Amino acid sequence: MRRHRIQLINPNTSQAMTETMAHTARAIAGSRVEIEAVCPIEGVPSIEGHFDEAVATLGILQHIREGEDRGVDGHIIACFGDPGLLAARELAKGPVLGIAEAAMHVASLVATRFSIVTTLPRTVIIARHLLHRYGFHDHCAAVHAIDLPVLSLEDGSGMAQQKVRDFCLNVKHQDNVGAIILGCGGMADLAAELSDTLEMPVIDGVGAAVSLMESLLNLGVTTSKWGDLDFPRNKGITGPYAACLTRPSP
Ligand code: 5HY
Repeated sequence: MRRHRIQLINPNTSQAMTETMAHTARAIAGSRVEIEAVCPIEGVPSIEGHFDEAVATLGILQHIREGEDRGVDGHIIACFGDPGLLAARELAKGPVLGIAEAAMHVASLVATRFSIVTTLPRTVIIARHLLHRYGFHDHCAAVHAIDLPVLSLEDGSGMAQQKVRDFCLNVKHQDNVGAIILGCGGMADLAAELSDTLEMPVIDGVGAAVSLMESLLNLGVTTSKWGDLDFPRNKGITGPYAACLTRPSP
């Protein structure tokens, strides 16, 4: 049986973070899955707000286009803001998952309430908007920020990782929740260790998305092209986004 090919898109340009996420994804993926990890060459080194998400969207859609042309079976947008998710679903035939939506679904299956631990305070609102958009607002007790920039997770000091551990310990004893979601793709390698030490589900969106993607592919479920997620209408778009659309037939 053919292996499923999943493209893991880190929307920021941090190669180190891409490798961190790819390692976690490959550790979780089944034997029938090939993870193709990519990040844009141009764009934003880390995504820490609305402007960064807008800048990153072009690279995401370019990688979706390239992945579709290579024939990948599904795509994961590995940024906790799920930037460009619906636009990416319009471009893709197969499933497209965002790590925030995936993590929230998984957490809701093992706990009645969860909290989220993310990086900067200014991105807390992005997680809150997603909770409302996905219908998980009533499941989430709190969204906490360790108040360190995203790339502090890749500086090798271990300081950000220790703050994540400290926040998760506080969440366990103060938030009255059954699970914790790690609110940054760069935290992907912490979930297994924290689940063990805290003795409660600590869920990272990369692993959640890989597992959910495998389920969708095994079911043969693809992005619906009936309605608003149909391929974009061809209306002569010009500029850098034009190349993201289906290549005109020769
Ligand atoms: C992420 N930013 O997962 C988001 C989340 C965050 O560059 N990768 C990023 O921490 O705001």
